[in-house]
Amino acid sequence: MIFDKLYIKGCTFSIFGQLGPEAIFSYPIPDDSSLELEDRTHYTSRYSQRHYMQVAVKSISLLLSDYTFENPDGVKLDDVAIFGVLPYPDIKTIGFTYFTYYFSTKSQQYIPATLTLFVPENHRSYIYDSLSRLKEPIQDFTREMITIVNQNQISSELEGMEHFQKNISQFLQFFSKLQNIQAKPISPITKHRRIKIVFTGLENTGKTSFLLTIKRNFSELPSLLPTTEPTQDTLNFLGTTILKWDIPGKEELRNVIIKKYETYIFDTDVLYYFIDIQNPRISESMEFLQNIVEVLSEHEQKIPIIFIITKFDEDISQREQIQHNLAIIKAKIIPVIRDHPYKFFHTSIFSIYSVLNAFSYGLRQLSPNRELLEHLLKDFISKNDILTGLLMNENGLVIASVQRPLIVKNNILPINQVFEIAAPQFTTIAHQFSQFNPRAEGTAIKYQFSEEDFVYLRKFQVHEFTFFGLFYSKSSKTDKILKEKFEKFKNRIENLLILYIV
Ligand SMILES: Nc1nc2c(ncn2[C@@H]2O[C@H](COP(=O)(O)OP(=O)(O)OP(=O)(O)O)[C@@H](O)[C@H]2O)c(=O)[nH]1
Ligand SMILES: [Mg+2]
Repeated sequence: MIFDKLYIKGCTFSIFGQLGPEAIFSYPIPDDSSLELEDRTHYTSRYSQRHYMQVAVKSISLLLSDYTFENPDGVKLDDVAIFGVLPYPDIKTIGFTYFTYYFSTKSQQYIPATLTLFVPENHRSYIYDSLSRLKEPIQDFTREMITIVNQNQISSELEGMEHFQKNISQFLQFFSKLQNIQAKPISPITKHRRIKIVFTGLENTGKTSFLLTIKRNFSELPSLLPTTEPTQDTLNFLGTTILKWDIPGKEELRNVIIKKYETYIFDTDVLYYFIDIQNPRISESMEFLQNIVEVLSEHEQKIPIIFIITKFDEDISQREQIQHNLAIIKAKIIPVIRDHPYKFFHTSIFSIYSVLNAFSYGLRQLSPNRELLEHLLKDFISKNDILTGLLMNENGLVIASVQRPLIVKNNILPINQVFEIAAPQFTTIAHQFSQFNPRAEGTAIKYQFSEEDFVYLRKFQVHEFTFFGLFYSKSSKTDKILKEKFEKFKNRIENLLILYIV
């Protein structure tokens, strides 16, 4: 049987049907199904009808925003194509789900649809490893299922059953595609993922300063010396251990990272490359970068590269020379990095947000749930007349950040300013919250910055992890809204946060 070899043990296609979320087509067929086929190899005892139903309910309900399939900010439902990961602890399974909508020719409206692959918890790292390669076959297969549903006017599980026998070959074809992907793993499938991040670039570009800023070890900044050897440090991020490698850039050390590839670059999930905007030393830096990209390519490691343009201090950021350097850096870098995903950030250790945001961006790239979280956060803020929403962990790392399209052009603070204004309060916040009357649990702390600018901070807990929601609005009444609505929103996103990094 195909599942003997596959990490994926099942698949279900669900829609919002006549009676709510329904699992229309599922494979393998559960033993307790009323569908009777002669060939019993298509059946399983691993999952029951109820499990498929549970997956349909849990996944489809994330796409239902109060049952109006509309988004006030004009997001086209046709364009929704989001992947996410949800936990199903009672069957020790992780569901890797594709979320989309389709126009139902039967009911003449947009209907949420999901396709979920079932992966046993102990093979969870398989999802992450294969994430990018799984996306296309999943989307294609979902499209096939949607066509069948539309052609046959199917809107319930029962109606689906009549057509299922004809679809079995499509399911089997789909699984054999997945089998081919699995046959070529990128990294070993392990039980617990450990994230590895590398920070490198020429010497004196501010790598160690950046890392100290993330840790808020500001007092060490003034006495900082050049780093003399690659140094590692760990960070616990939502239960996942993140290994950070600070690789110094002194000329004689640059070869080390290339030569000792196995130690430093192998298995890296994200690479941060540093360039000093005030002294970019472009040709030297490009040479070093080129060597790194080369070894990555040799080992087929197509990891995201995040460029940290440092010392972009506010007082000099607008200077002509700085802008000129920036343009040259970008023009030179882009051809060097071939097809690695990349992103540029400007940072200054005098803006904590710039550092935290750049660092968290890289971590967000590792989350299969980032897009779905941002989709839901956007839905929440736009329904509640909030302009900006950030979800952070207790260290201020940004897990999701969304901004409404600016309807009113003027007088709206950009996201970094909102954060920068609120940041100094962060140190006192933990204290303020701990002094909180337990009955006040669930209220938001309000900061007013001008007659009509308000920032709200709402602490919340998911399992053992503490999070903060930071919201910016033009209304003094948002705290009341948060009090009424935030809990429900939190319940919706809870599972996505638990599996933020699989
Ligand atoms: N103005 C300004 N100076 C910075 C900034 N970041 C770092 N620096 C300064 O740049 C110098 C070098 O910083 P480091 O963090 O030691 O640089 P590094 O990349 O770790 O250097 P190596 O360890 O030799 O590879 C220090 O004097 C820092 O104070 C910044 O954002 N703005
Ligand atoms: Mg250093």
